[in-house]
Amino acid sequence: MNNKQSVAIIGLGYVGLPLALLTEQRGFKTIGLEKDPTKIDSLKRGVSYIDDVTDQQISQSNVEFTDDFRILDHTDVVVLCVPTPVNENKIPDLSIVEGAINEIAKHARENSLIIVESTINPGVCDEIIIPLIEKNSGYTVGRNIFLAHCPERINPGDEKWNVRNINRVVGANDKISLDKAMAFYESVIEANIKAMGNIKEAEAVKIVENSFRDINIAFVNELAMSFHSLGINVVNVIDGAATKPFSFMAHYPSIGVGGHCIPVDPYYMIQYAHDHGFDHKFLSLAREINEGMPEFVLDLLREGEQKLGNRVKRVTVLGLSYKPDVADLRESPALKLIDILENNSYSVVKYDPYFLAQSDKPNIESALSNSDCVIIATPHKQFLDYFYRLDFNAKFDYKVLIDGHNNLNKLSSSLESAQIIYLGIGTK
Ligand code: SAJ
Repeated sequence: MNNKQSVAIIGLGYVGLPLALLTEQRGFKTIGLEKDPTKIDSLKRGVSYIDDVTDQQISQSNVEFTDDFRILDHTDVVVLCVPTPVNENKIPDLSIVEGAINEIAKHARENSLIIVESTINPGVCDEIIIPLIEKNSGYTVGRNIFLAHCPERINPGDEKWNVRNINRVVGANDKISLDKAMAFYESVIEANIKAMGNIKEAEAVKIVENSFRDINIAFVNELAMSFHSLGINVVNVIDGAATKPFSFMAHYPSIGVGGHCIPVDPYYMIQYAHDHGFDHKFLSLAREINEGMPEFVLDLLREGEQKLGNRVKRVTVLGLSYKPDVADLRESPALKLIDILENNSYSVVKYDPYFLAQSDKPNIESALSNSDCVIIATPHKQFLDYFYRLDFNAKFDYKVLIDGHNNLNKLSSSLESAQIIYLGIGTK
């Protein structure tokens, strides 16, 4: 693809912003299109709001930032990178994608290429996006406007894998769209680009790769609950199984599965298949097991009370974010756990250094004081460093510690020597 062509990246979040900077580095005239004025203002001031993007990368780039879709009638390639959440009933919410597609179709130039990177389930392009494009543009997909799907694979906070070096898949329903999209990614990405048989296959790839992770986490979560009652340390067993150099991929139990991808994407597949007469019993059961892990933590707390011979009144929950060392609350199991504890009349003290505004205390020491129990819901490095530096001869207010990701398993005997009941997720 001729690098002097122009590209518009729509949606400048953790997916779109790195891609916009990369296409510009690759010599394309690049426009970053974002509807949030605070983000546009921040970008124009050279200030990043994405952890994986530095201010310098923005200020040194020549990406043009705008919120005006009319710019699309000068662009050859339009890449859509907007969120696709689920609503409270876990039904896919495509409203953001549909709104953006309508705007794109109104302004897109004839013979331009539209690429959807947002995570969508199979059927969304064929049944929703293509009809919207044709209705609002008057063009015909595959003839005088072109469409492909290339599911995003950005992993926030990952220091190794990024937009430049992650392998991708591309799917389209016609050869011109596919060839155009393949040429685009081959001139931007340094990794392998695999052409799928059609657009539905490309949609299915992302859902399948994230559902694969969800079912594997559900597998070890179920093992953790079973092994807890059998007195078997599930993490040791997983690490033992992982010595097999082939056909085993270690996953680890925790208080639940959060984030914008793993707990969401399977619901897209479940809903679409259900609408077409097939019920994904296995995917649904995996979701049920993972969604049920905060309740298992409540069971552990009750077990701690039994061992203590006393009611726990006040619980400190360390961590709100869905995964360590990032500031992201989306679908966080820590929030579900807090609701469950409060609904069971426990007084809860919350502390997360990445969310001080939502925390009840300014630091870990004050968060722990006067609590009967501490639950490590998110294994931020700051928390692990604190506990690994503990003086176990000191006096502790809390008498029960629930280790939500089994990070303190090595301290269990030291904790018990300090008269603290240690409970992990399937490790004790
Ligand atoms: N989790 C477990 N046990 C595990 C792994 C994760 O309980 O063994 C939990 C985490 O605590 C978290 C949730 O699952 O609450 C999701 O964790 P994640 O490591 O999968 O992180 P995400 O949500 O950032 O997932 C992203 C995804 N990337 C994309 O969709 C492009 C996912 O496909 C990647 O597999 C994942 O990063 C990754 O491998 O890090």
